Amino acid sequence: MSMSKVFNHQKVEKKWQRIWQKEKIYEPNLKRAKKPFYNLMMFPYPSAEGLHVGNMYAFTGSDIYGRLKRMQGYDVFEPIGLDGFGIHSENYALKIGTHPAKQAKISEKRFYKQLKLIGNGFSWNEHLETYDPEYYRWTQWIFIQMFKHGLAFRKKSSVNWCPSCKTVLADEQVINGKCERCSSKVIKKELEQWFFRITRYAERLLRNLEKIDWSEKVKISQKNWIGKSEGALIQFPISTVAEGNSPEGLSQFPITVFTTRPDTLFGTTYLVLAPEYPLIKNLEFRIKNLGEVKKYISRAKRKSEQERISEAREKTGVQLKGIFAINPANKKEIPVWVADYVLASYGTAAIMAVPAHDKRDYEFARKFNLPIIEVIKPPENVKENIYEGEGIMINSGKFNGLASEKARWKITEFVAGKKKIQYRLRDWLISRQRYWGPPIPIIYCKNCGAVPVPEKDLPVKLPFVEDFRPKGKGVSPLASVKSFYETKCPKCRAKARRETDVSDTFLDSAWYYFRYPSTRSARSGQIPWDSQITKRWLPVDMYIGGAEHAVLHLLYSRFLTMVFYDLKLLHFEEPFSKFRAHGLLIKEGAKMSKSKGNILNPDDYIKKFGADVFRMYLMFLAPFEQGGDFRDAGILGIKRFLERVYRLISNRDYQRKSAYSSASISVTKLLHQTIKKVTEDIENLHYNTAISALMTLFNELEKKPSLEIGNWKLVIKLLAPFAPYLTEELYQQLKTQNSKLKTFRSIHLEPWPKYDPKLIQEEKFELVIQINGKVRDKVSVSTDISQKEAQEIAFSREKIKNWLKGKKTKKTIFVPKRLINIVV
Ligand code: ANZ
Ligand code: ZN
Repeated sequence: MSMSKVFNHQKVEKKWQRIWQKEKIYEPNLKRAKKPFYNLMMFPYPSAEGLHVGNMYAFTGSDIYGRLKRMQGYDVFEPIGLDGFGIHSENYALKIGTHPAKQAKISEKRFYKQLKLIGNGFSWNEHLETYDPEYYRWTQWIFIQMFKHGLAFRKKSSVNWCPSCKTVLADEQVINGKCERCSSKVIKKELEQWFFRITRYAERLLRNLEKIDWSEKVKISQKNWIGKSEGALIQFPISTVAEGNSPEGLSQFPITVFTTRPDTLFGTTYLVLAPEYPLIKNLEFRIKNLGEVKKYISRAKRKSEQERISEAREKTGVQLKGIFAINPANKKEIPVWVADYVLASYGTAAIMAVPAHDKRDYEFARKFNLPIIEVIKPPENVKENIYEGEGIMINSGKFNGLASEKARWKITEFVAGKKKIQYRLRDWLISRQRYWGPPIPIIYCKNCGAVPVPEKDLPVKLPFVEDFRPKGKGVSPLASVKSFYETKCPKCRAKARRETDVSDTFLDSAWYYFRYPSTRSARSGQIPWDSQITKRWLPVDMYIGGAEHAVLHLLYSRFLTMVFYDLKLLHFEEPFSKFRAHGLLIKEGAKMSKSKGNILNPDDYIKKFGADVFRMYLMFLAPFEQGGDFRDAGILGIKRFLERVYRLISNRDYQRKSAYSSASISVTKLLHQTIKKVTEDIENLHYNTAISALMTLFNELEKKPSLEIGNWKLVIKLLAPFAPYLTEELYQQLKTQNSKLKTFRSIHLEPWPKYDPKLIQEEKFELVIQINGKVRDKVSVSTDISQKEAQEIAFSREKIKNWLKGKKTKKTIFVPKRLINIVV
């Protein structure tokens, strides 16, 4: 007699954690694996508050997929580590008043401890932390390679500045005009900074999107961010009529605009320059209202781009009085304005304004009373105030009557314009005026200029600095550490100075997945990864992470991979063959996040209900890619379900024949249908429906708990990716009852169930449809169809509808597997 067993999750979890680690079931052989599968979850950067339930949601979803693959026979590598360098960790240290170096150790310990509880199949042997000098020596090495190949450069420009984080930011880190980290309003400053030349890769970054299997919404955001436009560069001479023939005349400074609609050239009634437009200086001596202009420019320059192009804001601007340009199409003089809706960083920082066909220009022209000339006739029945589409040319001299698409390039040619492809993507601003990051490995020498630190001298260690707070002076706190910045030039040995800025966190995280499989083998290598291992394991097979990184981490990673490919350090151009964005966990109507203050700690839930219950609860909420609404209420339902599963299986006495006598056909069929459904659902990340299919199966099994032992094993295996502890426990119980073998083999390495296609075929029969006992139609339907379903099918048939016209149905008679008779 077996006693009714109770599942003690705390004990069972500890036991299997220990055994799994000892047996290395989540440690594939990195050098020799036959069927490598790299299953990766986006690099986490938790602060010391640690892992919250929203993070766990994402991790669990990634792990379930990995567990399926492992059971399908792949050598799954699922590494974990910590993106602990950078502003997010440093801001946290500032907030709680500790030193980031000290805090990093605390956070690391806490985070890893939490991660060991959630039941993921992590390969712990390869963990890495971005603040480890063994790691960041390679981040610095990468900077040097970029520098040596002309892909890292310094330039002075108007850059994003976060007044609260006291550092510059990349364009990608400015979200709706605000700092990605602290949500402060970002302003613009003129500063000299380090950039990575990502723009050189714009076309490839765009083109390759077609080759990768990624969430569509992420591909679309990358495409929009890269923003390819086809257009033309057109020159507008400055009018010299009032100027006389002075040799330094204004005619030397034509204004070149970038336009995607050269067909509208005859409708250009004025030009607009960005406040930063470089040639305004050359025009100064002719500008009659220079004071006003300068005032406008200095105010505009500080505004963030998002603010400047916001549609909600009223257009502002000032005319350059005394300056006129000539429209090359009709030689008319047109005024020149400066306005902040024209951006310095796009095209040529100057536009030809066509108020009849561009909304922004229209608003501007209305406000400042500028002429509006229509040059495109919309198709019939389009009645828009400002028509921006294609049409027939009017008011355009010899081009009248042409289709605008055709006129576009003819007019370009007519005014000797040049076709031009323009990208919205800008170079990646990489330097930060902060402490907690890898020092940029450059030395400035009076004689030799900017010299990279010799590779043998890496890492350039970040010194311990007591006062690490950002000062907001446009330099890093390292700039006040003499012992750090004083050095010698590696080339000429003269006294020299180190760069004191550090690099952006997003550089740390743009290459970590190359390092994981090589953490233990590439230590003394010449490059950051082991080539053989990299050939075997990369690119990443499945990458899961947040969609909010679409144009940050996901774009930077693709860029660096292409660079490494070009430098012959890698054999592929795309780092992540497949990427899926997980949904967000919502609580009380808001995304669960630290900034919203609505986070929950998974530890308490795991302690109380067990990791299996909590994992399954999270995955049951909604399709994984959609996200879910977190309410405590549902947890008990899952808890009861797993308790029932445990009771049903562990209480079976497998020595007794009746315990595994042959099952009824219907249960076996349902089992095989469930295998098919669960397999396909996991492949598609539809974890919630896989779980409901398992629930349906167990409901049936409870009613008729007779199943061969082999089939019981299949049932447990189906549940294994979701509830790794409980299923391991059940599986081992079942095995020891049935075999003398003492060797341990984890369920998580056992083969995934296969369904028998014959068993899942729906059986069909020919349903005879009668009206008043006369056969009127026949249709093939499934055997287990109900009367209601049969009725619906019968009434939907065209033939039957005709027969029934004008008649009233009295009743229907249904004979299962034979006929339905409609009595009228
Ligand atoms: C004349 C025109 C007429 C335009 C028309 C559009 C419609 P995309 O598609 O994003 O590439 N533009 C060019 N440089 C700009 C800058 N630095 N700041 C703000 N706007 C700029 O947009 C290209 C169009 O955006 C260009 O084509 C230009 O306006 C404007 F009926 O030129 B167009
Ligand atoms: Zn900030």
